[in-house]
Amino acid sequence: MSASISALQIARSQYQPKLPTVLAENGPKVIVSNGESTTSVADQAEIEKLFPNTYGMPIANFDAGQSGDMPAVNVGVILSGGQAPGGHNVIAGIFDGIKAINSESKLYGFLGGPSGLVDNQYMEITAEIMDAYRNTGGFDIIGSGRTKLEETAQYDKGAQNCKALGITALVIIGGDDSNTNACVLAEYYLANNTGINVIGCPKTIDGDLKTAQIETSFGFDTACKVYSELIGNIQRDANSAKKYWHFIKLMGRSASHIALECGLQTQANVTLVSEEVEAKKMTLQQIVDDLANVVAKRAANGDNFGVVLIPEGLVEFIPAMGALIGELNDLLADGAEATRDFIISKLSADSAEVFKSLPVDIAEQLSMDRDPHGNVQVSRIETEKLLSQMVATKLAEMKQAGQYNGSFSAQNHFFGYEGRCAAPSNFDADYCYSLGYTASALIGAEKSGYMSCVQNLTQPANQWKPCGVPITMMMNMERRHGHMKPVIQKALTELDGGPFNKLLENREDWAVNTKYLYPGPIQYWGPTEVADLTTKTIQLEQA
Ligand code: FBP
Repeated sequence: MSASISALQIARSQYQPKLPTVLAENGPKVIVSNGESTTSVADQAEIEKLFPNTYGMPIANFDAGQSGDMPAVNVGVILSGGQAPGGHNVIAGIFDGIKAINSESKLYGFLGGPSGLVDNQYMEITAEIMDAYRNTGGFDIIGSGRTKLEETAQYDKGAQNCKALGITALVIIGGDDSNTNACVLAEYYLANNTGINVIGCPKTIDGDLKTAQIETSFGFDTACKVYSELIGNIQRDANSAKKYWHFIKLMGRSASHIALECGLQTQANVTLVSEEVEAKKMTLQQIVDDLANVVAKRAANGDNFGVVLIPEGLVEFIPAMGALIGELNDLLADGAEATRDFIISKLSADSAEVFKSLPVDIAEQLSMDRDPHGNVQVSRIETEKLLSQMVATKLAEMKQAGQYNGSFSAQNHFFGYEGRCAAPSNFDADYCYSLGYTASALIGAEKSGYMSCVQNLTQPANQWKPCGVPITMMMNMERRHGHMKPVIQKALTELDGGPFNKLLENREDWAVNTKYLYPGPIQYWGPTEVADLTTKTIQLEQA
């Protein structure tokens, strides 16, 4: 065993991920049958027109029994977008699945994300390579990237490169934008009779790739457990020293799923939920006033400490800021160099006022380059700093008015990259392996334009239900880079859903009283109620 491998990695490499019974008993040659036919989630006429070959396909169900012998199949795999714990196990599931279909099958990994497909950067994933990555975090086996596939020249080059390697199926492991890529590619390859099928796989720590069929995206479970451990540690520190307010921004891009899950796992004093801010049309100042009131109430009890959880995308959901960001997105769509004065001259009067009222560093962060999919890079906006500074200003005013008599000292944190490559929890290790194995069964059945899907996830893994879901089912039209484009609809936090209701029931209590929970580190071995725990989100959604 190499000295450069940690003891945890050595022990963890022995873990055999669990599979749903129908796959464990029948293998990847399981019978695949047609379920209900489908429609897109919105904008049906436009989506059907844009995806004539892949629109309306039936759900692919898996039934007990096996198809006969199958020929060897060469498969390409791409990791796309941000890292998420468990990606290596998806690849392991595909690898084991296609080898079980036919031992001569080969798996090629395209390097550095979708650009590897276009630029013909690849490696063959052998058994030896695969074994070194089982149950590990990270995407380093083949790397990842955010290149958007949107030009026919890119699709054609990709097809040429696949043909040269004898690849007849591609698996794209990604979030909403990457699976939008998968959907577009599947349609194009079918329309042009390339003989290359495309399967998607639901990845993202953000938890926003979720539908009635896709219960959660992989990585959300592990990332939330890592952040909750860190938040719990900070809470214990805050409760020991009793002198700091900690403002913690959590990754998750637009949706607040991560912040909400961590809030439920740790019972922090305040958990902001962007979707509520938008629904209540709150201003930045209202959010700050509410926070200052919580600080003042706790100070009145002698508690000059606390923890605030802030979803990464908050600013986009404050209506005036959202309007400003929308205008900036269009203005900066083509990567245009733009000075502060130029930006102000092009904004509407209202947005220009908002822009001018922001601290200069925050205004600059809002004006930074968009990602290749046209998204503002919310991870680079220091919302935690903005809020803690504004709360300090508000408290100073309240002190003058005799409404507050405490001491306020803030620490700012941003948790994101800390959790994206953690060693997958048992849940993610099993879920990812099952997703990969399911993808191999869909490949065996020659499906294209489908997302690998595993359901019934609050039950033990042997009761999970694998299937294939047409990706067009998740599509709608949205404005990107200044134009309407077909994209997978993001699943935001539902304000009438179980997880948010749980927060509502408890938030007054958790704000003023100290009811912290300390979840501690992920447990890979031990009692199942600790080691195989699923997220509160999925438990409450399915309760
Ligand atoms: P995906 O949607 O690609 O899974 O990425 C998730 C994410 O971690 C977001 O939470 C975050 O805003 C973004 O990636 C950060 O991107 P980058 O890694 O490019 O800094």
